[in-house]
Amino acid sequence: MALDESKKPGPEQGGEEYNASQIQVLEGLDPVRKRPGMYIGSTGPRGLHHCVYEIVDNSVDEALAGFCTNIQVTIHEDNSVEVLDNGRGMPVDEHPKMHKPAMEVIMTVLHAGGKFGGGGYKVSGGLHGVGASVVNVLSDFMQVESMRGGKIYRQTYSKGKKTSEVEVVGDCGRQTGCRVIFHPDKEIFDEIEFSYSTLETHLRETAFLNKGIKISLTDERGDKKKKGVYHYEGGIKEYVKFQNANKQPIHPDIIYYEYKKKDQEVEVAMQYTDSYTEVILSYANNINTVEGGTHLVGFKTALTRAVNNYALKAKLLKENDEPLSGEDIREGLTAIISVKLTEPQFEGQTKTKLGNMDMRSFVDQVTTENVFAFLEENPAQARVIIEKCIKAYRAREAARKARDLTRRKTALDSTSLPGKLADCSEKDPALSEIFIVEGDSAGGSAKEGRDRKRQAILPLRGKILNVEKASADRMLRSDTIKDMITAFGCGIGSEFNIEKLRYHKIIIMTDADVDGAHIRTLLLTLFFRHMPKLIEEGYVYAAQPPLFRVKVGKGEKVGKDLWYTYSDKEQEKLLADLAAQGKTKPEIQRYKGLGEMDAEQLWETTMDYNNRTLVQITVDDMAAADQIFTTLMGDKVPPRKKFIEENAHYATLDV
Ligand code: 28G
Repeated sequence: MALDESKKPGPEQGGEEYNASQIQVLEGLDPVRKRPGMYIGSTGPRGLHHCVYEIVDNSVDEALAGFCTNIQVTIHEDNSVEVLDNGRGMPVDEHPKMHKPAMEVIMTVLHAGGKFGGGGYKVSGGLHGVGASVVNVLSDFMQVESMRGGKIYRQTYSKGKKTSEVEVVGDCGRQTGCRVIFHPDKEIFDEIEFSYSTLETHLRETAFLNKGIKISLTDERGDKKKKGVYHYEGGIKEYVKFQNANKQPIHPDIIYYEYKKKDQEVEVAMQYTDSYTEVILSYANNINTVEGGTHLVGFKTALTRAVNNYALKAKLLKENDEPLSGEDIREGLTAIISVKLTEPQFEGQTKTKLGNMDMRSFVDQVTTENVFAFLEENPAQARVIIEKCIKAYRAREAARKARDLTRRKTALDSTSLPGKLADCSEKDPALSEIFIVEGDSAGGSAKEGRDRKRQAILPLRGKILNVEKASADRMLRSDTIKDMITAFGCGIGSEFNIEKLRYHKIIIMTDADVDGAHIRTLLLTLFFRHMPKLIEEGYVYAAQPPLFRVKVGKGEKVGKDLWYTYSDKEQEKLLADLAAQGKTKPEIQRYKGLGEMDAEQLWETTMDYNNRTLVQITVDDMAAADQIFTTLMGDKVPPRKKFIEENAHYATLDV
């Protein structure tokens, strides 16, 4: 799913204290087991799946070098993962310096990939680029086979140490390729269960970005048996089609161009839809550059220039009209920009911002030429596109006027915070939190039960506008949304300023039912579309109210004779435990909504810093998130129905 809620703030983010005794000379692969997060990002689900991507990337590199066309990924019954490619196979000859077979060096020496000098691959992917050896160290079992020169060579490992020599185990005729099987180590990972849909999303994306490569995914586990094949001759052109599957395109052709020179490649595909949102996914060497970078800047500048120039030339804009802004030109646009280069520099907080300066002018030049040419060659489609941009411009003007009005109102009004907000007394945003609470009755309990110093409450009354289907000015006329924007203090859209945010925890507190999930989704849609930084910077959370209260006897002390449980599974386990202890029949209350809890219970179970569980909302995958919001909130009913049917079990948590 798109929103990875597994990231809970832990000591890692808080920064552990270092002292001299902890400083040591790090060598070999030991440090990888000591600090796995440094190499694969985390030991949660993200890091676990990252291991698969790391191995698959080696096959993709072989494909980009022109020697591999087929990659098969299999999740086995025991949660081990197998990757098979039909490349040239891993070399097994003796490494000149290490005096060990190349295969053993690749699998057991950190960053071995880069140490071969000279003959390295032209472009190389991989988010951390740490290679197979890191995955090897984090696996309690690993096996590598190389098919080369008619023989099958094999070596096995455990926790990064070889458990056999490189041996010939059979013949393979003219077949060549590489097979890797690994089983993640339970001592390292929080959980070792792979998610089919997480792997599917990533492998599909990889297939879109590397046209012609065929990638398959097979799940052999128990009742989950599944298979998917991802193979797109049209590459990112088909990616745009896929992204727009549930949207309404306003012109038939996908604008597509690519350009290759020696060490730089750019490939772009785009199409306008009638939606209000802009979806631009940018990649450098197959890595999703979430923070953008030079390639994205080059694209945006050129698109604005090309559209304005054409609009003038075609007399769709007049000489003394104001030029269309970039934002107007990108409304409703779905675009994929993929660049490949030899020495990518990744910057930014999450190392997903491309820094190579020459990419800017390269993408700019290629885009200006090609977009202008498309518009000239397709005047009918050009007209539809430019009319859409002009409409966006007018709507934005109207929204600006509406905003000016509200701003003037708040400037005159001394008590400018919304009336429904019960604010906290703390002024430091880092120490303050705001609960967005569904319903007035729960809002009342929350106001009564809260910590007045640090917790603010904003009850939501009435419906939340579905921003997916509303224009910006209509959105700004919604009272609920206005209240929220005013309470947060950080503005919206192009005037958004994260520095002014008044609370560093925005906690959505809704019922644990379908309606609650729906309200949460509406709120997340609003944040995702209009204040994405709130989510990106990790300020948005979902509260986890309990589903059951279980009492034995008086039920006075939590953990002794009173329990709250948060899932059916947890409840079952508790009841089984109590039965095993031979306790008297417990009294069970099922909470249908937050409103059923009194102030004290709400505090104790959901708001108290010491007892509560908050789930941080993070966007793992912008492309998937956009699709989910479009599907859930957009106009087309059948895909929404299908999505909800297929994901009914996720409905309470995953979005
Ligand atoms: C199945 C799962 C993962 C791989 C190859 C093929 C070669 C290779 C791999 O060479 C040395 C370092 C970087 C080029 C290269 C074979 C040249 C000639 C290869 C894989 C040399 C390693 N013949 N296929 N490594 N490289 N597949 N799949 O790991 O510069 S790894």
